[in-house]
Amino acid sequence: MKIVNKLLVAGTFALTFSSAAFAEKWDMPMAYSATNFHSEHGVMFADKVAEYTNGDLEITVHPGGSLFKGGEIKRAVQTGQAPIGERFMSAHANELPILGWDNLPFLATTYEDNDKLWQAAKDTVNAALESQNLVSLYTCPWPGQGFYFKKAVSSSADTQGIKFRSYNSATATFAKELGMIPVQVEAAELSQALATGVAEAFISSGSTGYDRKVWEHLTHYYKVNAWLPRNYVMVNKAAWDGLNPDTQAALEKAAAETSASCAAKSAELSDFYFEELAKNGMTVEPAGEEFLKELRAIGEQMTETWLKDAGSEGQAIIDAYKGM
Ligand code: PCA
Repeated sequence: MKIVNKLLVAGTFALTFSSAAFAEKWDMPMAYSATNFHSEHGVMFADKVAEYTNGDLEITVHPGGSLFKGGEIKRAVQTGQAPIGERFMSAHANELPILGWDNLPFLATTYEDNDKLWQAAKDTVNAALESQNLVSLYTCPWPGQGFYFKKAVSSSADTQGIKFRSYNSATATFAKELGMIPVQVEAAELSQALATGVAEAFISSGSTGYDRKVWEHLTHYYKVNAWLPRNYVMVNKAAWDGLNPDTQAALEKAAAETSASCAAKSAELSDFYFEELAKNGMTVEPAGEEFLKELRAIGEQMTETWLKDAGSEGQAIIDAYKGM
């Protein structure tokens, strides 16, 4: 009996040992600060994956563009240089217009509506990503987008000639329509761009202003809540197909839980960020009527342009959303 027990113990040890020895290890590049809620949820996701796969898949998160810069992450995952990664979805709308679904001004401006819009867009977006060798695992919204300036702004008369940091082609268009000069800069390099004068204004959530301590350079934040853009976590298709079905199911479970937690955190933090900006000396207020009117008019043009680029699939998303 004793010998049998010993054999069982030895067998169990051998199994545990072999599964740990052959644990698959994935590096996961992420674009935003380590302390940002998106990155913290990336770590939560990795922890859940380790738990649900009993350690068979170990994911190491590399935030802040430290492994690949934000703008390089999607390509790195597509080509298999990284098996998994996270990026801002609408940053890729120039190559795949459908990814601009969450960048349509004033269409879905609450978390609830943003979620409905995602439900309407999800299948089309995921199919488009799959055609690019990517399996989308989960998405998470940023808080609503508004404008940062270093002076009071009440209309486009005040924005002429300002150097404006954009984060995708749609925001570059927005800037041009307001008479500004767009320059694309990663969030990770934003503080430096503001410090050196490469940029002197930008559009973003309170979250990125807080992460980058932009009160050191700027004075005004205008709440617009123009849209709630999303980050997404994607896996290289071949890496995904190489996982056994149990591991895939574990990743999907971890992804669903992380996604729900991340969206709730985003909503919970949105006012906190504004309070912090104000505490650090910034004027934080809703955009004035005149400015807002101009932004709405530009927003309509942007939506028209997107519909031209995204075609009937884009229109179908908007129609499905409006019918919900
Ligand atoms: N922060 C990111 C994207 C949207 C947001 O709120 C940024 O400014 O790059």
